[in-house]
Amino acid sequence: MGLTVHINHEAEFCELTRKYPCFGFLGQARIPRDDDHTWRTNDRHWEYVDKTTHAVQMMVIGKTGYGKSTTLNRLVGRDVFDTDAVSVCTKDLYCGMYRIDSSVPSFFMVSDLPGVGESHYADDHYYGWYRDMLQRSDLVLYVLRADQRDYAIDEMVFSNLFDSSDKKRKVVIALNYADKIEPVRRAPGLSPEQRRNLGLRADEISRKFGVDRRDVIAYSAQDGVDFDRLVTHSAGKLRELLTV
Ligand SMILES: Nc1nc2c(ncn2[C@@H]2O[C@H](COP(=O)(O)OP(=O)(O)OP(=O)(O)O)[C@@H](O)[C@H]2O)c(=O)[nH]1
Ligand SMILES: [Mg+2]
Repeated sequence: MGLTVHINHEAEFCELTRKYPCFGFLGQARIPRDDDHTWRTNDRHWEYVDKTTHAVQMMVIGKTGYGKSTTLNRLVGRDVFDTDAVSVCTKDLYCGMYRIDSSVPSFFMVSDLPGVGESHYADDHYYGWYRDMLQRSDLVLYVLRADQRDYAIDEMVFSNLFDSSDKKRKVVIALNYADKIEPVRRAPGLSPEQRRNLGLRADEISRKFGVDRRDVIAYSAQDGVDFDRLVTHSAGKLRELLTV
């Protein structure tokens, strides 16, 4: 299908489940044997050369600078995905692979994609990738910023990519930058006022994007506030989607 996937991190599945037992169900999950879950792999780490592998995929998408790579680094527990405070950073497809079963072989794959909203040319180019990857994803974390007021571009991108209820049901809205919601403070954690404002922001986003309120989770990838909630909810949703 012409997609180049760079592998930034490879590990046995237990590395992930030690930290996040909520993903343990994947050990028994039946990965569909259709085209969307099948990859032709040249994987040096496991020496799978020109081999067919199967994968459940969780993809992280959203506008540039919203913290997609930071979110995945926190999940993996290491800085394997490049992040940048100023310039557009991710320009290709990068992923982390957790090997679930060596005999099949099968993987849980977490993918970091370039941000949308850089330029019209780049977006046209990336939209094609996004659609392909969306098709091949079981769960999508759509990253937004909690401290932002205008979601017009995000809404446009979202409605363009998720144009059917079938696509929308794969989505969890990951409302990052919770630490920057007003009233911002220097102390760690969130104040009750910040939590109240985050709740209101999540209500608004649920309405605007037409996503179930339970699937909008505020967190901070940078300092880890409510990150476990995002992971637990995402794993629960993935489990539901794979067993339907
Ligand atoms: N304060 C705060 N900063 C964050 C948070 N998440 C990410 N950042 C910072 O935002 C900047 C951009 O983060 P990235 O993870 O590179 O963003 P990205 O979405 O991957 O960007 P592209 O690869 O360009 O699409 C980095 O300097 C991060 O440290 C957060 O929750 N709070
Ligand atoms: Mg990035």
